[in-house]
Amino acid sequence: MNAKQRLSNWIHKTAELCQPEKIIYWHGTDQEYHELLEEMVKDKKAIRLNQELRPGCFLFRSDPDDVARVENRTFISTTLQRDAGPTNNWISPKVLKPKMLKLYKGSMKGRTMYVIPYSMGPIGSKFSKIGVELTDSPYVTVHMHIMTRTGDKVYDLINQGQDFVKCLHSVGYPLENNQHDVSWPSAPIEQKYIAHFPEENMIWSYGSGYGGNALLGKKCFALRIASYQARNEGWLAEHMLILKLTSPDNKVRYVTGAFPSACGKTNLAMINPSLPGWKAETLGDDIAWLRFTKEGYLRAINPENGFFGVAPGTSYATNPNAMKTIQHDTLFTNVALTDEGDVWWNDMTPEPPSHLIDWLGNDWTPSCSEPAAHPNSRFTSPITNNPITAEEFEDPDGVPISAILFGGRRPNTIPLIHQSFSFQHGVFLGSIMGSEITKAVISSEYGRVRRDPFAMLPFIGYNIGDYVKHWLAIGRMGDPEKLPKIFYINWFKKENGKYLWPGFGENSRILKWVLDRCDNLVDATVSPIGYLPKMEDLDRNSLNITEENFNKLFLIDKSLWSQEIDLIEEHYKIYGDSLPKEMRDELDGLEKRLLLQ
Ligand code: GTP
Ligand code: SPV
Ligand code: MN
Repeated sequence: MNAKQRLSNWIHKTAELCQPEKIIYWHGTDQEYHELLEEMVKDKKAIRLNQELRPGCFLFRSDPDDVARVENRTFISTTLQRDAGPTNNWISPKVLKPKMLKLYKGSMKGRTMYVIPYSMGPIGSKFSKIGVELTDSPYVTVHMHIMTRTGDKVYDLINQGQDFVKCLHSVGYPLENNQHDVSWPSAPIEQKYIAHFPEENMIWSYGSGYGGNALLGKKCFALRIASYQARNEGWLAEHMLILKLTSPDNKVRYVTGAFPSACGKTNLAMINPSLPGWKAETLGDDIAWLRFTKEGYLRAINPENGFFGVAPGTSYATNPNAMKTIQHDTLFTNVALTDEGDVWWNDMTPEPPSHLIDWLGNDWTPSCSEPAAHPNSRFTSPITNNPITAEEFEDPDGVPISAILFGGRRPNTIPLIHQSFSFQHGVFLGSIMGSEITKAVISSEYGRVRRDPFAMLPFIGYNIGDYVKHWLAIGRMGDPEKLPKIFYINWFKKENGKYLWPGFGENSRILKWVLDRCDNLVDATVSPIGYLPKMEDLDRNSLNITEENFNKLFLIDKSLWSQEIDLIEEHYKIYGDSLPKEMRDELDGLEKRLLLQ
């Protein structure tokens, strides 16, 4: 059977199973997009914002129980449990499929099934891969239209025989006998399943309409399925931003950064550098696919076509480029609505408006104790809205990466920046990353520091031990001179509950040091944990921070590091036999260096 027949068979089989009222094939035009949004406004599933203040913008409010990714309902369903590994929820396909088929039976009754062909990456690039999402959610459809390259060009590729990832999504709320619909249909938590079948290039998602649970091109395909493919095919699919930097002497460099959910990727990807003469441009804010070229450089593309960004905290003071991006043609979810028909969230303006409608649809005044916008409320904008999107964004060959930054939210222990001694030591730094759990995921443990290796803990589509081995193999595949240098950053060190580092545009000072290190322009101090900057090499001109606090950002507290080693040991225990020996050696080395200090 060729790809075209496979697609049509699968659509018909799914329609028989889910029993939608009708099927709509998405061609990827703006006309379809606008018509569907109109329909959603009419059906009270979307609110048109004030078109003078926010042209082309709409607001959606989700069900209060469907506000973020559900990691405990996310599954890697491989034949062998070993292949999913110790950090993924595993169910055998033999058990999971019948369970989910039961749920899917008639699940689209009274609804339209949209057929959305899409490409992750520029159409025709050797980096790119395609998928088709069948969904009964118009919300998902308009979002996929922004977040991926959808439409006829992808049908053409399938007609030419290109294989695709089969993505099935249902909100799990069938409408029986003309039953009235709700504004955000979804299923109870115990019926939610975000299931991946990497051996079959297939994703089944049921019961949630939100973000990474439902926009299947994003975390499900571009990270979980793609990381599985990447391991087999010798490349990397990572939870990384991609940033272009031009120095005052016009030298261009590209860096990537892997930070966990809601830990600063979008903000760094859109940075407005405070250092004079530096220019930053965005290539991607969430996902990078990296491959070696014949010349031996690791090159990256952003497989996405839009931003699904965290709204709270976004302001002209912190991220002016995001504010310009969301000025028009943007979809908002779970933010607050102003009396003028505009949007608002915490810290968008120094003072909150005196009255709002909060994300739940209730009146809100500054005296209310709960935030007006949900902490994981989001904006969805086309990448072309961003005034600083780099022209290379469409380059089918991607961009060569000079440096990789790892990082997370750590109130203590981890300094503002340090550099790995080697690529292998850099892989070690990736493997020991920790971060506070944020509201990007539904959890009962917000704020607890958990290990989140490579910011990929919830996104690795296979065994974590094999994943770390794959990173080591990538290191061996590359010419050491041409491999990216690896750094570990922490913008979030705190004292008395307050951030010590101003962050945002000031992070350019750290980026400058990163590039100076890549160009061998500056020496560094050798510390037990890695190379630290020499204080004189960090540009501190007009930086509003005391000498004392600045020094605190680089302190290495031995007792905290000794606790850190215990936590890493704990984490490594989970790997069992699959922990690569190199990581054990690196940990021993770190421990010894700390003892000798
Ligand atoms: P996902 O989309 O969930 O993957 O998140 P992300 O990694 O793109 O995080 P994002 O840039 O959206 O930032 C999340 C939150 O952290 C926002 O509220 C930001 O305002 C805040 N933030 C980002 N960068 C910084 C920084 O340098 N310093 C401080 N203090 N906060 C930051
Ligand atoms: C994340 O959680 O890392 C996100 C948001 O980028 S979601 O698309 O919901 O995964
Ligand atoms: Mn993310």
